[in-house]
Amino acid sequence: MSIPIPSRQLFIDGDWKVPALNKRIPVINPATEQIIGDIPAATKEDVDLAVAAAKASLSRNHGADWASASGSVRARYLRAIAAKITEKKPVLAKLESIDCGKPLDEAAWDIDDVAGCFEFYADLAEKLDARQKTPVSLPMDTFNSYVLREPIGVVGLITPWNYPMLMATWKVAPALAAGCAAILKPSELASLTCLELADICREVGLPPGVFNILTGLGPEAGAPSAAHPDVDKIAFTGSSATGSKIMTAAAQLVKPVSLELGGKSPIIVFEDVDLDKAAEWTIFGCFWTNGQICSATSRLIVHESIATEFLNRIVKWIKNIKISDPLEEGCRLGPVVSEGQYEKILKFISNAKSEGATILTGGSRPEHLKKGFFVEPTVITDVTTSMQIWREEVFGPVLCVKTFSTEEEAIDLANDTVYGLGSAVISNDLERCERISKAFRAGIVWINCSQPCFTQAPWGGIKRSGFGRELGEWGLDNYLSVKQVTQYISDEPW
Ligand code: TXE
Repeated sequence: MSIPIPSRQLFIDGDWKVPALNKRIPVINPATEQIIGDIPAATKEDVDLAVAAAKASLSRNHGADWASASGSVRARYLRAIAAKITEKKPVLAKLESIDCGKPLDEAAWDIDDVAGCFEFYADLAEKLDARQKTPVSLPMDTFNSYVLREPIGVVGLITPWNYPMLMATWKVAPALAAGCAAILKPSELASLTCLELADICREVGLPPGVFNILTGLGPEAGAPSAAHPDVDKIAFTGSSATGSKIMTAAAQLVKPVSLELGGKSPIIVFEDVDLDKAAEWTIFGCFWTNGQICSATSRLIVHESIATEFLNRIVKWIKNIKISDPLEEGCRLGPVVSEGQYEKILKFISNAKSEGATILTGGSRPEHLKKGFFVEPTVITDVTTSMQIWREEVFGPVLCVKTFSTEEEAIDLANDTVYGLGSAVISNDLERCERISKAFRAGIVWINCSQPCFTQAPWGGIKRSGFGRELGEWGLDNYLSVKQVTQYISDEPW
């Protein structure tokens, strides 16, 4: 199934623009290793242009005046964007699939979520009109005080490749709903659908400068936004190492940041569970999207009394997962995103072996696939807490396993990480689940499941998984600043 790859430029001030240095980056289909197109590579000069355009779109002297438009005006644009996304879903899903290796039907679900997210924030933009001026109750009647919620301004949005269009939307939709002007820097490994989002914004007539897209390499196209004095906030999803660099650059200008970073999330399975159901969630929690999910529950902590039987079922299940070109009917696992990620994952597995762990299943490229960055779903046992595989984020289809005997031991193992994004517990004892929910040091807890994610519910982590919350009303608040206005209303002199 071939699909034409649109040749796009940078999107700045409502129009396509050739990058200042006229550089382009090849796009590689991870299933075939073939170059299927290219994307423009922005550098500092382009960032400066985009920032100036974004700033102008917010200025009160500028015709567009996005920041002071009412929420309901902005909502109309967001709904128009959502409708176009739905109309173009078949093409967008295919582009996503060949760009990042996601099975086609999963890519289509992502596109549904993208449209849903724009609609959700359209609703919140309308509600924002009512929240715009909120009275504050004061202990004296000589003063009147109220709160204005205002857009933060120009925001730099830097996003990863695992959910290319969806991760961008988690930031773009609330930023636009709040009245900010956005500069999106998607991952150089998967930018195709984000470039189509720019085309959609052009088609619906979004005022120029409100949404700009600068594809390119992180240090060249992303870092200048973080260091730019006219970018008022940076929202980032990606690795903890890059998040730390962005925070350092932003700190020089005391610029707010929100960071959604890596994870090494635990899933605790107690002895009282239905083994098949628990195995299904464990597999889904770790291998969905090839484990390339920041919240993947990649550390299985299973009660010692059921460990052998539970792992037998997991291995049996894994053997039935269809691994193939993501466009193939019935594909459940495609390739990982790039050669770099492929090498990195195999290195994690070989390090685990040399540290003394056992590869229970998987561990290499599937035999039937000679080309493409495919990795078998892998389960690793005989793991100790000092091993790299237990401590570091793999971001691939690799589950590592430890057993426990008491609830306290399970909690200690779960919290034995520098990260704190997701966490899951599977047990029929709901009181125990609630107790453990409180004990988990993480931003998200799943009980008797792993990974479900809803546009309405807050998403984000603690510790080295970052801070700030996306989605829901918390996602909108990320792009609003709160202004106190207090008026002296008495006739008496003060
Ligand atoms: O991430 P980066 P990479 C983790 C995962 C993965 C590892 C490396 O463990 O194996 O990170 O992936 C931009 N200034 N996650 O290299 O570098 C970059 O261009 C500004 C977890 O892709 O963090 C891209 O747009 N921007 C994660 C974005 O940052 C910079 C999702 C993310 O890239 C930059 C992805 C710089 N100096 C990877 N350097 C999650 N939390 O979901 C890079 N970028």
